Amino acid sequence: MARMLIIGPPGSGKGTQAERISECLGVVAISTGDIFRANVKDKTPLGVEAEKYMDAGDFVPDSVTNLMVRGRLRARDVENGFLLDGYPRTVSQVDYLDDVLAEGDHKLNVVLQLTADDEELAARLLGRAKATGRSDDNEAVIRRRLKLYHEQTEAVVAKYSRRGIVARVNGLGTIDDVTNRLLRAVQPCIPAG
Ligand code: B4P
Repeated sequence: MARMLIIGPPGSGKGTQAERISECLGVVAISTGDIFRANVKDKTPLGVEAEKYMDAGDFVPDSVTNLMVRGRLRARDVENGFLLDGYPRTVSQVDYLDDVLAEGDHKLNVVLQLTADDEELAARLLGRAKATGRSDDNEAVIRRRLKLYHEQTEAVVAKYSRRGIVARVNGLGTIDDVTNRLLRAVQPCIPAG
C-alpha cells in the first residue's frame, strides 16, 4: 500500500509527474491546487475564498486547506493508497496530516522531493502562462510563490528528512526522464501488499 507525497517548488513538475506516477502505481493522485482551481471555476464558497490567495501567490489558509484534505482522505478511493500533490506546504499542515493519518493507524511511506533551480522554474511557469493563461502564472506572482516555497515549504522537506523518508529526485530533463527517476526512487519504499 503506497501512501506518498510529491513536493517541490512551483513549476518543478509536481502535477505533471503526480498524474503519471499515480497511474503507474494504481493509486489516486490528490492535488490541492487542482481541487482549489475546480472550486474557483465553479464559484463555490471554497473557490471564492481560495481565489484571492491564489491570485496573489499566497497560500490558502491552513484552516481551509486542512479541512478540505481531511474530507478528501476519507473517500473510498483512497483505501488503496494515495499520492498527495501540493500538500502539505507548511509545517503546521505536516502536523495536521500526521494526525489525520494516525486516526487510521497509517503513516507516509515516502516523500518524493523534486528539485530545480528558480530560473528554470520561472521560465517554465511563464511558458505555461502563455499556453493556459493561469491567473497565478505571471512574473511577480511566480516570484512570490518561489519565495514562499523557500520560506515555508523547505522546512516541510527538512521535517520529513529527519524521519528518513525523503527521496530527492532531479526535476531537470525531459518529462519521461523525470518520471523514470521517480519510479526508480519510489519502488523500494513501497511495502508489498
Ligand atoms: P499548485 O497547483 O500546486 O501549483 P504549482 O506549485 O505551480 O505546481 P503545478 O503542479 O501546477 O506545476 P507543475 O510543477 O506540474 O498550487 C497552486 C496554488 O494553490 C498555490 O500557489 C496556493 O495558492 C494554492 N495551494 C495549493 N496547495 C496548497 C496548500 N497545501 N496550502 C495552501 N495553499 C495551497 O508544472 C509546471 C509547468 O512546468 C507546466 O507547464 C509543465 O508542463 C512544465 N514542466 C513539468 N515538467 C517539466 C520538465 N521536466 N521540463 C520542462 N517543463 C516541465
